[in-house]
Amino acid sequence: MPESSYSGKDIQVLEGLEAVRKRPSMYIGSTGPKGLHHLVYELVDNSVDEALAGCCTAVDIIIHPDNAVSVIDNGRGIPVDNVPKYRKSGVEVALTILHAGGKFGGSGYKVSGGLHGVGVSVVNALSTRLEVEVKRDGRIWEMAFERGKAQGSLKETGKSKAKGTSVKFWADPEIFETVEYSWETLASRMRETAFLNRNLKITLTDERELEPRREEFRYAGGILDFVKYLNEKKESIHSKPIYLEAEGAEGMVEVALQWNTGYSETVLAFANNINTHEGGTHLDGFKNALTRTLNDYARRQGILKEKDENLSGEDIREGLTAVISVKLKDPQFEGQTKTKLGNTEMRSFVQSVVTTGLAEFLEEHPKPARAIVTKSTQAAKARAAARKARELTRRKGLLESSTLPGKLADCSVREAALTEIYLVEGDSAGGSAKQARDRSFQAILPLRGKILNVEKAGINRALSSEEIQAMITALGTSIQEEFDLAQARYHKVIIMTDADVDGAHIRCLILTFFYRYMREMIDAGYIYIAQPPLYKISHGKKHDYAYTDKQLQQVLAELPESTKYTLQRYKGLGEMNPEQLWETTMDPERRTLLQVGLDDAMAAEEAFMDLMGDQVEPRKLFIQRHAKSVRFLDV
Ligand code: 0RA
Repeated sequence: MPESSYSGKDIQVLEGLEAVRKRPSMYIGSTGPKGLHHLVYELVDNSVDEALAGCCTAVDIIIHPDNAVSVIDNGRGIPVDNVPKYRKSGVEVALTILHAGGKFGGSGYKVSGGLHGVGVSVVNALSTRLEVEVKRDGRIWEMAFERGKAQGSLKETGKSKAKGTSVKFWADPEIFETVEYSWETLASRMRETAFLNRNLKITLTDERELEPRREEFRYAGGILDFVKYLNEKKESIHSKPIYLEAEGAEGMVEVALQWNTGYSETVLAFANNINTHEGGTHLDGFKNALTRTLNDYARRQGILKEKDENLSGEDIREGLTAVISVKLKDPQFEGQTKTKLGNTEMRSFVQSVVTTGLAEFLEEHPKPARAIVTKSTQAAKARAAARKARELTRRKGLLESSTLPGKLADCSVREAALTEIYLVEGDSAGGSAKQARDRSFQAILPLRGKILNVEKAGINRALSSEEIQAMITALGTSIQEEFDLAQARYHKVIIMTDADVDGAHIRCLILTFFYRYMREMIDAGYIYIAQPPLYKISHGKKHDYAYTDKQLQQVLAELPESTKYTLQRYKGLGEMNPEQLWETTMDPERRTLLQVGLDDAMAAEEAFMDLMGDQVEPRKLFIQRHAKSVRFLDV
């Protein structure tokens, strides 16, 4: 296009996308791995919108060897006609104008109308190149962009009876810290999306491997299958999950729930497919209905006597796995991370649907009904006993930081925001860490061997474990209902374990503890994983460290030819002397820490269950796959 024919609108468009390139985090949260994966979700969400409109049955995602990603759907295809206001094709408008979604009108439930609805133009702005192909009305149309700028206009390139949209993009390495996708992160997100959209077929293919890896996600049972999956490695107390669904003027609600014999509560709530981590009205309505209906039932059956207190919500939800999914026209997202549903009409809607449905289930299924209520009354008794035990231990000062554990080497600074604590595997590495640290702001707590698996033990046993008591008192926050973030004695808690299978296992045990007893510490961003090096490369008087195999190759490639070097592979922290430990893993100027996030609750749940469940096989497989990586944590 000659420059003279540039219109004011073209300039506006470029300024819009330029703004995205200048401040990417404002649009996708971050430019780290999370932001990178967000690009894929943005495209998939658009395809899922087509599925929600009843116009799309399959989405394929391909990770190419050069880290390009394709997202291909069989929806209606992005409109190709001219959009009069812009004098451009619909395709070009969708890919170059921020929030173009609304420009096409349309109604119905939309994933991309919510939190993630930044639009595909943001993906375009943040890609070195993007190619789009649309099949509709018997024809094929194509166009390409570079860093958001159209390379020519939309062209008809062939005929096809098929329909759908295919987008291939190359994330811009100038924008992103890494353009390397994680199979685990994408797979667990795609699995979740497939659970939430019954019968939608999503395939993920990784062509970076010599033997391409491929997985298909399609669930005829939707969230019912989701609950079965979450409970797969647990022993359930009634064989089939309870499933309820209803549609009204407020929107749609689906609920699936099943109790297991465990102690933890896993309740996931979604609105328009978006994981509402902070809960909201739909979750409140669900919890209210659950507590009331089960108490009513227990009283009517005489399981709860007149003199007995009501069962609490926590008692009833012990061992509960549930998924709540609502779809609504105009979702309002609130809260710090905009993951709290605010629409008030959803509270009463979900509450009434769950009350009616659950009461009916209990009446019609007396056996599971009794098992569920019995489980809740036992939970209530155990909770009362635990409270007593806790009061006792508290009186003895065991949960208070007033008596800090003997093994703790504390720091001298008292300002929690400035201090950090290393949880170190083993006494010998703990000793090195104590010598290596800067004692003004770094505290060390050595943990001996395998700490107790809190997923398998009730709270009483957990609290009588010495290692767990030491962690609780050192951190100062107490746990669960009594947890208080403001009491945290350190704002960085750094897990430091060996880079081997045992280390991975111990790391998971510690994370399970935080996940179940101090989740707010993870939410607050206080939990980190240390990254000790895997190799030391010594050459002449100098040395380098490599933290991954890839890095090792890079370091070796950069050595001048004929340089002699020796390679040391670290099997454990204990093989490093204090000075090495400091310069590689503990010095804030030189170390890398991975911050542990729980955004992808699903991925964490899955990892924890594979590792912590009763079955040995998934655990073995998991450890083999993850021994060297913590990608599943979605950091
Ligand atoms: C605007 C309007 C319509 C569909 C789409 C956009 C659309 C966008 C994407 C992005 C990826 N896949 C997509 N599929 C569809 C509705 C078109 C109509 O009414 O025919």
